[in-house]
Amino acid sequence: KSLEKTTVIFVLGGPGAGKGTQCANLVRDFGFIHLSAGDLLRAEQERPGSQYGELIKTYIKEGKIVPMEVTIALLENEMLASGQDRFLIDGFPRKMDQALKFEEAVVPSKFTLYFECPEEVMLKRLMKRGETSGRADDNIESITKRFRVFTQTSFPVIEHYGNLGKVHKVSCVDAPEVVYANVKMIFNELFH
Ligand code: UP5
Ligand code: MG
Repeated sequence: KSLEKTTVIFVLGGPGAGKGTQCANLVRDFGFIHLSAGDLLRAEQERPGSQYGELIKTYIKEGKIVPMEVTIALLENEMLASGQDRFLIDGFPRKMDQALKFEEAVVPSKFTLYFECPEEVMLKRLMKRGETSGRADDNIESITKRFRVFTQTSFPVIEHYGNLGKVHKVSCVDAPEVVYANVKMIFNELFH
């Protein structure tokens, strides 16, 4: 099975912008498969016998980007195993070399959906979620590191696709349903 006719949309934005929340809406209304790179890494970390468990744990706590060989393999496996052909790739690529490698080795992206959100809004959301999420990186130390990595390393990926005219930007500041109304407009136009 190959991924030749596959549609891939990168869903990017800062930590806590609302990528996962909005992807769930798109799955419901447009029949995409949602693959969160972070969720796949957390699952791999928990998998008994994984040779990457310790490495992933350390990287996530430090807000650092896991080596792309690991993440790309997880994504590609899920894509092939699903037998589907429309994917939202959430939280990946986070680094320029990952973007180039994925598009060369797996499949080119159709466009990037970028959720724009100020840090103070994301901080509030993540601290609140941290009260119950159990996520090892929902604490002020890890969040500060995640913000720095996003600005320095991940945002250039969005700029790159912006320069190619391949970014749809949506503000993520308002309530989830307001944000989604704007997302839905973009997708209705493209996928009716
Ligand atoms: N919420 C959402 N939308 C809201 C709204 N409009 N108004 C008010 N509240 C809103 O939302 C976050 C919280 O905000 C939730 O409580 C939600 O209810 C609320 P969510 O939808 O979860 O936001 P999301 O953008 O998905 O936030 P997440 O924390 O998942 O983003 P990150 O990008 O930080 O996390 P991810 O899981 O992608 O990555 C975690 C780590 O994994 C990385 O730091 C890195 O170490 C590693 N990683 C890699 O190394 N490589 C990868 O390719 C991917 C991850
Ligand atoms: Mg998420």
